[in-house]
Amino acid sequence: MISMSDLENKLKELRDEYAKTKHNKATNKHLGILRKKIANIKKDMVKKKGGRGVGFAVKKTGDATAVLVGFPNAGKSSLLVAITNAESQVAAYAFTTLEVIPGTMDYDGAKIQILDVPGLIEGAAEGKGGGAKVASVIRVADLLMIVLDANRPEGLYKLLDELYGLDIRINKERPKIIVERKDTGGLEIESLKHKVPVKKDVAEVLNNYGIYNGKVIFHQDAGIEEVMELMDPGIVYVKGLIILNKIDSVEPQFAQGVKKELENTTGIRVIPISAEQKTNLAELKSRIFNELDLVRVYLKPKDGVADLRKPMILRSGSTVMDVAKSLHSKTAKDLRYAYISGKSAKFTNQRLGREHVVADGDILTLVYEKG
Ligand SMILES: Nc1nc2c(ncn2[C@@H]2O[C@H](COP(=O)(O)OP(=O)(O)OP(=O)(O)O)[C@@H](O)[C@H]2O)c(=O)[nH]1
Ligand SMILES: [Mg+2]
Repeated sequence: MISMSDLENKLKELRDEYAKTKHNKATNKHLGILRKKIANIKKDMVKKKGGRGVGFAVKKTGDATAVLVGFPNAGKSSLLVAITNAESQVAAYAFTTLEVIPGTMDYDGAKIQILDVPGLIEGAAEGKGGGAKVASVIRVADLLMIVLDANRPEGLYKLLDELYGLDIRINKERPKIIVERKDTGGLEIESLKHKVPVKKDVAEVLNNYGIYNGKVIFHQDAGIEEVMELMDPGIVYVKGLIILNKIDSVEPQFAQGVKKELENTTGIRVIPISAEQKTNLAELKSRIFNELDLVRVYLKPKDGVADLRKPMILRSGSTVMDVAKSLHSKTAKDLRYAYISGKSAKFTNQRLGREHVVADGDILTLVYEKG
């Protein structure tokens, strides 16, 4: 039986060949065959183990989850110990951490779960050193924290390649293409004035996934690669931060230069810190919180005052109804409206309905049906 790492290797080969092949009329047929092979391998991988590879068992707790990734010895465990309640082993040799170690970071009333995972090595995308296992943790995280040793910042590019090969996309969104499946009538393309691939190629990719009828609506310019990415069930989109660690061991000017360069080349925000000296950790914590897009709201009893020490933590985009549900799932159905003061209200104690979206810092008085 063909093993997971055989599949990973084969996938890598096909992707390399695809990337190397020039796109023109003469190569179009060959590219089509490669796309089909890639799609088939992806399907096999998903079938095998309901995802990719065997995963670590991680229990998500708290209001959101972030994961620390990086090459061995970058200082991931040191950072976990510095910003959470966890005790993870720190040592001056590579591969100290071989399991997932969770910690909790308290931030303004929010509990952020932070996971320390084994270091990634080159070749992780082809299954070396438990790359697929680490990827399984990244798949459940809300934020990816890439930890770099400031003495070896150039390692970042290799790391990003490995993550890309593991089907992890950082600070990107799934292509804005919608496939409305139908039972008959063939495939139809709606381009909405965008630049889109030819229908034959789109049809070929969709056929690979068993779709022969329906409407494909493009809400952005796209090539056939975007259509492949859209259909690929294994790709994960996650927010990312780069943490430049050990800045105590390099010149401050060097660290500043590295930060600028990495930000310019990757578009990912870089935060220079020292886990050991505890430098700039307050800034890091606030960045983590901001990236997670959480909102804090406070409850005020009808004739009382709000307890500003006890926020409720919700995902950005949550509504008044979500607040009620998270407070008490059973009574939420009796919610009528809320009086809200804060950023989402036009004036103090504005009466707003169940579908109103709350903002960070809002104070709410929930009003229920009398029952
Ligand atoms: N100078 C300096 N050394 C650090 C800093 N953070 C960590 N180290 C050292 O770097 C070495 C590796 O640290 P760890 O936290 O174990 O690194 P890791 O990324 O968890 O390593 P693995 O678990 O092996 O992947 C240890 O000797 C730490 O003391 C820092 O901010 N400054
Ligand atoms: Mg470690």
